[in-house]
Amino acid sequence: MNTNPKRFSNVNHHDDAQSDGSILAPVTVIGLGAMGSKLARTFVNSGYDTTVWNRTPEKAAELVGLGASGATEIADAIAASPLVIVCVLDYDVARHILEPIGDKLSGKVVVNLTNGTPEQARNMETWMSSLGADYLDGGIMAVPSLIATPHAVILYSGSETAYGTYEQVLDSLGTSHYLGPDPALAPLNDLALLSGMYGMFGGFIHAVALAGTEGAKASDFTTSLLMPFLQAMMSTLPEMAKQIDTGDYSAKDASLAMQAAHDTIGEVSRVQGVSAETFAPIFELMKRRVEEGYGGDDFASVIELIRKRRSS
Ligand code: FVH
Repeated sequence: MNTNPKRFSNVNHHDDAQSDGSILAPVTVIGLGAMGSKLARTFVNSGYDTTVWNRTPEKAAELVGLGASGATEIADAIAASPLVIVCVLDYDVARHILEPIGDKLSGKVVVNLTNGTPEQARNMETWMSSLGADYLDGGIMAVPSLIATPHAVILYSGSETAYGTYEQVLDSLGTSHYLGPDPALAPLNDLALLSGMYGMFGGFIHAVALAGTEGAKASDFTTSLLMPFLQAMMSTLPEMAKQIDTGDYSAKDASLAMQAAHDTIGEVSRVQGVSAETFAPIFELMKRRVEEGYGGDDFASVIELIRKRRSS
């Protein structure tokens, strides 16, 4: 992660000339909700000339106190910087607030860190391109308190030129990952990672509820047993990923037939008075795969029941 502001010798902004002839890149942040405010604060703290705009202007007050410029009109906020970061509730809001000043976006780099879908990202790029703006889509894999720490990962996709020009500026927010020129890739991977996270959270609450039926405290069970076990299990993911890539699912340690022979987890959950509804879909998939004749496969072969078939 970079904490030094990037000095641009190729950005034409007359107010910020440094003694070495280079300039600090000015940044505009549109949207000052929980996340947008933290992004703006990070730019200010990192030394960037930061301009902010929000529908509810009062939210800019604290940032202005820290040194940001608060713009009353969104057009003025856009005019202040070559780099415009947008972080609002959703794409409809982004479009709604940018539409009236679309003609002001020509020549700008717009980085949209609003959550959305791959299709929304592609549509946004098409629209930005028609306005003469360079577009980067982004997916923030962190909560506001993690921004500017090593735990914040931000995915980017879209204009390679825009990313190359502003990579160092963006690095002040966290660890940047550029996924390629298709703007859909950042939201797609963002949602894929969140899906992995919710799978883990679902397993976590079921495990804690089950262990808790005989008095285990959630905190003790989590730190002393669950986390070490899950960490050990995490180490099996690369091998499973290899099986998915090669299509060779032959069981090495634990066949699906063995794993799906009895719904012990479901049965014990019922006996203990815990709902197994977070676990049940996974068990149903394992069972179905065995019924279809793949009992000798490893768990990874279950992906064949859910993934989109590749066209040959
Ligand atoms: N907060 C988080 O943990 C997550 C982490 C991952 C990424 N998400 C996404 O980031 C986008 C913004 O999230 P947020 O947490 O900042 O959201 P809010 O605090 O609710 O702020 C919403 C901002 O959007 C503005 N806004 C809403 N509706 C309108 C509208 N009709 N016209 C103009 N602006 C609007 C709102 O303005 P205001 O209510 O303060 O006037 C805020 O600036 C989001 O996509 C997350 O999914 C965050």
